[in-house]
Order: sequence, then C-alpha cells, then structure tokens
Amino acid sequence: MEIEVKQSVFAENERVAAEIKRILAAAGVVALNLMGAPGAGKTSALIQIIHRLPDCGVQVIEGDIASELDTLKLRAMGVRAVQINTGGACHLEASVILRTVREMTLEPGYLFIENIGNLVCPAEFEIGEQAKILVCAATEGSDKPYKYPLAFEKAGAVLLTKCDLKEFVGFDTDFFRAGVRALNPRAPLFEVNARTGEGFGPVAAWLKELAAESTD
Ligand SMILES: Nc1nc2c(ncn2[C@@H]2O[C@H](COP(=O)(O)OP(=O)(O)O)[C@@H](O)[C@H]2O)c(=O)[nH]1
Ligand SMILES: [Mg+2]
Repeated sequence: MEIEVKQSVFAENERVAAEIKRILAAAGVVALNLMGAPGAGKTSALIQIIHRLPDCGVQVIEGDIASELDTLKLRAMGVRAVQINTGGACHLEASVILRTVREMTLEPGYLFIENIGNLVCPAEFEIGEQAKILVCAATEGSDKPYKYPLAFEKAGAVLLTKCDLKEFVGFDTDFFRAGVRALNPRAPLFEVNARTGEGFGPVAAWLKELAAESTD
C-alpha cells in the first residue's frame, strides 16, 4: 500500500516536472537543481558560478525550510532571486516549482534552483531540471558516495567543495572518487574552493556546454 502511494506521488511529480521542462525549454531556460547537505556550500558555489556567467541571464529559486537569507545575499549581488520556504518539507517538489516558474518573468539563460539542504530526499524528486549538481563538501567525509548513493547516481555533475579543508579533515580523494565513479561513470567531478573561486572555471565551461547542447 505504502509502495503504491509512493509510486503515484512520484508519477504525478514527474508529470508536473515534464510540464516545467516544456515551459522552460520554450523560454530558452536551462535549469539546474543544486542539491547537497545543509552547509555543504551550495550558495557559496552558486555565487562563484554566477560570477563566471556574466551576461548569461541568470535567475535563481532558493529553497529553504525557513528564512530568506540566501535570497537576500543573491539580490544584494544584483541577481534575480525568488525564495520558497517549505515550512518543514525536506525537499522541493515539482508542483511548487511550477507555481513559482509561472509567476516569474522568464528570460533565456540559466535558472539555478537551490534545493533544501538534504542529501537524501531531493534526489528522488525531478523538478524540471536539465541536470542535478550535487554539492558535497570535503568536511562531510570521503565516504558519502557509499552512504548516500542515490544523490551521486543522479548527479549530472559533482562539486567537491571546501577542498581547501581537505588536509585538515583527512579527506581521502581517491576513496571518494572511486565511490563516485562506481555509481556514476560519466558525471564530471569538479574540485573547488568557494572561498577563493579556485576550480570554478571548468564548472562554468561545463554549464556553457550544457546550454549549447540544449539549444541544438
Ligand atoms: N573553507 C571553505 N568554506 C566554505 C567553502 N564553501 C562554503 N564554505 C563555508 O561553508 C558555510 C556554508 O556555506 P553555504 O554556501 O551557506 O552552504 P549551503 O547551506 O549548502 O548553501 C559558510 O560558512 C561558507 O563560507 C569552501 O569551499 N571552503
Ligand atoms: Mg544555501
């Protein structure tokens, strides 16, 4: 019974996600779903990414259980950002994104959706994105692909953040990389430091390729 209910929830979510995809594609918008644990560095990475996509028509939807802190940070940079507060829900669902997208003035470019900080549930729900970017911090430990496989399996790209802290937390890069590769042979794995911006050039190049592919 529980399985049946879950399946119908996923099926309805996927139907709505497909509708979002149609709306975004018609508007020339490439959507990215940023997932990762609370504090992994999603917003910090997004800020670095935005710096490397000038004049690319960037819009952001910020998902949080509470507060507008990340949205205010982005708006202070001149970024068009909309806040969703779930009031407790641990992931964003397509129905919420559809409502939000319908209220936005869409312009061609990128729509980054920062999901709720959580390494589990966001991976289960499509929200109309072209690709999921999984943000995982070195401080979370090198075993995370082994313990939270779905998020890594579904990632279009993996951002290993806080690489400046690797040496202080004894991060084992080879173990982490092997875990990622076992689940996801193709997704690029970018090693970055959002404090300095190191490593974000290749991330921006990947995003530009993705946009070019989607307009082909
Ligand atoms: N040392 C270091 N700190 C980082 C890095 N990225 C983010 N942080 C810090 O980690 C904390 C959480 O970052 P935030 O971007 O808010 O994470 P979010 O909750 O995933 O959006 C903040 O204090 C950031 O300054 C990084 O690459 N290196
Ligand atoms: Mg954030």
